[in-house]
Amino acid sequence: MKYDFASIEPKWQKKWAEEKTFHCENHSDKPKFYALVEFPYPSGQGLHVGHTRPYTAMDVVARKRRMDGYNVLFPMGYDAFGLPTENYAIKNHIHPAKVTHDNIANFTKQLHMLGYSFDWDRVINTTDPSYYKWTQWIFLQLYKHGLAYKTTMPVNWCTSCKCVLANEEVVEGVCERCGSPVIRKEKSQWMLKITEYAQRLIDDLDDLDFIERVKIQQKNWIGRSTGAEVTFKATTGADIVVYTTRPDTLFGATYMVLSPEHELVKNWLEKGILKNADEVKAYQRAAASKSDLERTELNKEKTGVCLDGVKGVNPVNGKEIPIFISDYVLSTYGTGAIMAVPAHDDRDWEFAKKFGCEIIEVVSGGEDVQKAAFTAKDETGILVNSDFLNGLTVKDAIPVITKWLEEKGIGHAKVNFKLRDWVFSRQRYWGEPIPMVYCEKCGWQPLPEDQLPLLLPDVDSYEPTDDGESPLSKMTDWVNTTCPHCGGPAKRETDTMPQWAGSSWYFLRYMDPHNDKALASKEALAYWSPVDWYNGGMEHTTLHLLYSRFWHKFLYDIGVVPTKEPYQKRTSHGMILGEGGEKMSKSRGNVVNPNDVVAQYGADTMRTYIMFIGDFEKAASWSDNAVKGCKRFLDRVWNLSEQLTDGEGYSAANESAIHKTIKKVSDDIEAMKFNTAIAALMALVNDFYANGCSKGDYAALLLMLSPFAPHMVEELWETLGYAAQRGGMACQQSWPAYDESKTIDAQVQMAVQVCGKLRATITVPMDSDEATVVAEAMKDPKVQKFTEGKNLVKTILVPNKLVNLIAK
Ligand code: ANZ
Ligand code: ZN
Repeated sequence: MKYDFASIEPKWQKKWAEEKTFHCENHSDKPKFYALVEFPYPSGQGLHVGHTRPYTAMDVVARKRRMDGYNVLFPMGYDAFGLPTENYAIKNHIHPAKVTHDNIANFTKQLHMLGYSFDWDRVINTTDPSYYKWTQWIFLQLYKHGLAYKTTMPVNWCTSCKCVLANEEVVEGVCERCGSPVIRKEKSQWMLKITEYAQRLIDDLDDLDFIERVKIQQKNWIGRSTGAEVTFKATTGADIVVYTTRPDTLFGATYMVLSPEHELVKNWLEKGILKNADEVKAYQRAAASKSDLERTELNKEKTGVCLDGVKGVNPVNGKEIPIFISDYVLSTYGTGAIMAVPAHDDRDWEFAKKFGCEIIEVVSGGEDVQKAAFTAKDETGILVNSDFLNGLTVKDAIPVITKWLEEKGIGHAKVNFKLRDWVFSRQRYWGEPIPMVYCEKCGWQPLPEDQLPLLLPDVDSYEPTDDGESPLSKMTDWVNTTCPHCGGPAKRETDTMPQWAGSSWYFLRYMDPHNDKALASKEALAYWSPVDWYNGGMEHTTLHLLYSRFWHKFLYDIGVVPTKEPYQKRTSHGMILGEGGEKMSKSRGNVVNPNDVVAQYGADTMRTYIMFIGDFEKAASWSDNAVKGCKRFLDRVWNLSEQLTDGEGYSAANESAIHKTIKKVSDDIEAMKFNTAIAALMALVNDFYANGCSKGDYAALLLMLSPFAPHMVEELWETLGYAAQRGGMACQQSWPAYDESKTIDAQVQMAVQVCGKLRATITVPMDSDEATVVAEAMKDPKVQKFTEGKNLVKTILVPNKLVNLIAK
């Protein structure tokens, strides 16, 4: 019998689809398990090998959990709104809806080709009006609860996409998607108040089983910091409120810095207070075009302008100090103004060195502050040059000065977050229309819910306009409408939602994908929530993963969902690199197409290889040779079927190895150590070739291999008669059980000699190697007595019998 994967694989895929083998119901006597992978963006390139790693991994987990007796929800869908499709549509003059439809068809074919056990009855598509109706509905709820608002603010603007970007979409000053420079632009935008949830988004991580680096990245991104707001007076009489995490260093504040956009600067310019107004204005203009990242880059040369005509007064000692504007102070953080303490803050120190500001040490660190600022982070540093704080540690000084400020009415403790509200408008066509209407008389009005979905109209051209208006703004028929409040003439919002909207709640829709009364029924939500295990890319940690936690918390607050958090467990995979360890890219010509691999070696080899490629959480390089190695492994499994011996049970020679392997593969799959699970299966196959293999032995192997190479296993399972005998496909069997006692190696007693004289006996696992035996022997007090103060120069091992330690 030949291993003819090309005919076997489509055969089983067809059977699974026709019999709906992996369909699950929203009720069961079994415990539920919801396994989730990030749904793909259906791009024109089709499924990438990068997708196959997380998808195969969770497919293995889902298949095993079914065999463990769970009712498993493992769904798939398409996150299809967004720029790549729109840009493709513009270039090729094909409607984005058509592009999306064709790409989805291609992705679906590929996902079937790989044998994934998705419940195909639950497929969703974020661009389907029956789906985005609920995305719009959630937006309306956010609006009604004061969490969506429109405001004019400087936003990140991609010069090439001609579109606003969220902070999360700007990577190192350029557009995450196209790599073009990002500038600041004043625009009116819909915003979502994710900041209202900042504290809860941090606190609730504690109860979740997320890998540590995800928790850390989210916490850093939310960026909670504790400190104080302190009011300085300006010599004009105005109040300047600063935010500092180090109120203990107030006596060392020798100048102040305002962000170039600060209201007071505008105010002083208007009043003609500043003698160097031209210089100030020129600096403001230069700063406006830079992104926050460029402005705060640490090793960037500090720039700024000293305001001529006004000074600040340090409230602790009444000293008049200069006020600068500089772009290293951001208008969007804290109060947009700082007290500068050059002795203890690196940025302030660099600035002070350049502009000749006074540097006063206030925390003794034993270093020369004239040479370098030392950030006195150490809580045990001692305050100096600070009047009533002198002699206190930093830790003790902070509450003392905070209380002093509170008593004087010039300051108070303050918590700040780096997290900013989420810019929720895009001036593009291919997105969910924002269901809002503007009336000159009534202002912004939400569309009544019974008018949802607000359909995205057909347009002739999708090009964004140069002034940054959405293509929808040219569709006057669509734009002009009536005010839902007064019935007078009104205009629709023409911005659309960002790509992250649809994915912020998609995992809920899978629970009840065809519901037209609610985003999902209460019963379905109660049954499946939360997602038990969600695997996805690290690149989504501060985007999708954070956004969807925010939406979910909001839906929980308004009583729509039953749990505070959407996902109980989050894991993440490493990237697949090209052969040679470089990123796969068209320009390098090292892109691997899963279609080619499947055509040449079969989906089971592709699946086994992508699980065997290396530690799941680490990046791994593609290797054609290793693919061939995995194919050979499957061939060996296949060929073994022709030399099975009778016997339904495990044969004595293999029994221990089988129990050990079941334990190892079971534990490894749960720990996502797929590579070592496969290595254990390979070792077992070697044992079977060496010892002979009974029908019972082989069945255990097939069941363990079935999550990895499901097509081949089903074919063997059927043709060898197991299906008839045991009732049903391999994927419907129970996961093999192991007997713990049979996984433990037999123990032997060994004699320990020191220089040829018997000194002790020890118990070690059978067949222990020399290092293990010597280590065990050296733990024995009697052996220690005779080897003390000597060097072990030689050891002689008689396996399972004796070890002789030669010590001199
Ligand atoms: C005085 C001081 C002394 C500071 C010292 C630090 C060290 P995190 O921890 O990130 O919250 N800061 C405040 N607002 C700022 C803004 N809008 N743009 C740039 N920097 C700003 O940082 C808070 C610290 O960053 C604040 O504490 C302030 O400098 C600065 F030894 O005040 B500190
Ligand atoms: Zn009105």
